[in-house]
Amino acid sequence: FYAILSFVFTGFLISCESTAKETARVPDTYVQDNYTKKEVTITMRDGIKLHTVIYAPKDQSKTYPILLQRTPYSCAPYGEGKMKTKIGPNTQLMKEGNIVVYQDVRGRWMSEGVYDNMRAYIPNKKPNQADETSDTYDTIDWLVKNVDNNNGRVGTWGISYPGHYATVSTIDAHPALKAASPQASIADFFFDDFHHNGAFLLSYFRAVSLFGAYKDSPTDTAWYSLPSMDTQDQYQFFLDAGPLKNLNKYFRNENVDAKAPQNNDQIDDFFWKEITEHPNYDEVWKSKGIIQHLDKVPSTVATMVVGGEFDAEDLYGPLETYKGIEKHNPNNYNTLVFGPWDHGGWSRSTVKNSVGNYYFGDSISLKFQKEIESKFFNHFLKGSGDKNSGLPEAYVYDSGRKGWKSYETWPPKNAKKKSWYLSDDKELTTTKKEYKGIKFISDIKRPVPYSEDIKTVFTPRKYMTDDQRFAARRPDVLVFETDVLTEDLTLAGDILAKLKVATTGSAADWIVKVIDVHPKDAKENNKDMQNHLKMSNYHLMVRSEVMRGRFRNSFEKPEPFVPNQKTAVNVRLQDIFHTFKKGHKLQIQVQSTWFPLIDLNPQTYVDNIYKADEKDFKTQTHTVFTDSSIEFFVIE
Ligand code: PG9
Repeated sequence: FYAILSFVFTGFLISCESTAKETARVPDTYVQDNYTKKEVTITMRDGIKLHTVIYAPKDQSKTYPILLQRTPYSCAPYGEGKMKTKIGPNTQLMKEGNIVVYQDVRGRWMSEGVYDNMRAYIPNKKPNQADETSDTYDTIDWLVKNVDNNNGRVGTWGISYPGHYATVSTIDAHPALKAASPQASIADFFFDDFHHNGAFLLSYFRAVSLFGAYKDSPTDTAWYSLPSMDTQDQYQFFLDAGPLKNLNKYFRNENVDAKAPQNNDQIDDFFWKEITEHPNYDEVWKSKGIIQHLDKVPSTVATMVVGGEFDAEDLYGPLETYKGIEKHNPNNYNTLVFGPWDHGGWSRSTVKNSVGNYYFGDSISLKFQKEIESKFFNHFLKGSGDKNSGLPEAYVYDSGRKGWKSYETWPPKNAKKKSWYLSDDKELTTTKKEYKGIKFISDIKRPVPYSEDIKTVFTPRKYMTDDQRFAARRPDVLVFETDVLTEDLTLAGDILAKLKVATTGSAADWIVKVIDVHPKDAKENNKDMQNHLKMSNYHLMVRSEVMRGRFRNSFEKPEPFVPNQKTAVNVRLQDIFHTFKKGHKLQIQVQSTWFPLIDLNPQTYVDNIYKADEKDFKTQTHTVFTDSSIEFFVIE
């Protein structure tokens, strides 16, 4: 079947120097009836040709803006080829009447060149020097000059990597770029996706092979080049695998140039080498980060950053991208949408919107697509393009009350900082209690699972709303909770856990989880629309984060703990907007393992955990002192 399909697909492909031929076949009934599809190659300033697919409305009686998405996931339309990519046409944006363009980024699928995972921005480029900003500039320049019936205005959008490329499009932007919507956008690989505060997302291990050997047709992918863990118990698989260096065998580490992959076959091996040889926040990771360049977003580009409150992959990215543009360009039109979604959930057409077991409401995504995303692009690409878009600065969903709120700033001006203390008898109190040290054994042979329901997919996307009562019952998870709330408590903004800890070892991770404990007679529905089942006493995880203790003072210069010495470790958790309703409880959990979401910390200090030996891994006794506190922003 695939042989026939790839023959048919190849028959359609026309890669030629900026000329194009219409092909009838497009993947979606609506799109097929109303759009034509063209395949072109566009030549970049350094001569590299990028494969580009153009969907243009058949009705050529009027002009349309161009919506551009640049992607590493193949711009082959949905359903053609093995790629289950959803990069196929975004029907809602097409129903609005736009010219929609997809492009394989440099080094991916049908484009020439060598891929570079989160290619670093090159400031002050020489005339024929290229990076992703210049590739975007050259692409937009070609499109506005060569695509029939375009109105000279361009927008960019995308989710995850495509979201990152949408952010990139705003830097040194082409004058025709008027609107960009980075969504679940990767901003910095040391805090997004593969690492959280320096801890390696072991559950992401499969994803390291995401951009495997280059294939010359978008029907193949190296996602499956690693042994399928989907048939194994992921917790046991990684526990049995032992130290991270035992995973090297899945990659070819020989003759992989440490500077850059020499060809697309080396991408996986090179990226694993970057991960394992650069355990600290050094130039390799810093150079890939995009936040540092957000001072180069011209005011001619309107931005709408979109993030999911339960996005397990890119939570840091959209929040820091919105805040970075706001900080450097206060006069830009820059807005935030932050809703009850997992990774990219807002782009789906499912009516019942849930994350994992937790149901939030009907048509939340569909309304976003029609009333927010389309309104944003219509205003800036077809309308007046002034700042009166009719959309709010911050459109944020209260995941506790299950409803949207509009704010003029994010975080809201009326959110005030308030501290709670972690006291000895499991209490979370606003008044300091008797000073004590609470001890627990951190057993590296029985680490705390990150979920009761560990799926064995390449990365867990649904765990962020999982029920945490299983963890609350473990001796190596410390629990602190308020009394049953007598009135609603709304938290809005980021969270800072200021832990005071000690360990018998010289290294430790610290995980903090914020949990909404539901009453026994909870009225909420679960994803199967049952309320009395499963939701009684549901411990809804609202936010969670890990801090690899060695980075407590610096991500660049890690430090060991002095055994048994009381030490301050601050854990910053990303923004929330959640009302803990009357009758619920606010609970904090503190633990030191979170497996296999993140890799095991040896709990004895080694320079590079990716090279640690079995003998380095030791069970230790940790202590949390009750002058530890947690700071929230509360809306009074
Ligand atoms: N940021 C997501 C991702 C990155 C790396 C590996 C796998 C996924 C994404 O692009 O979906």
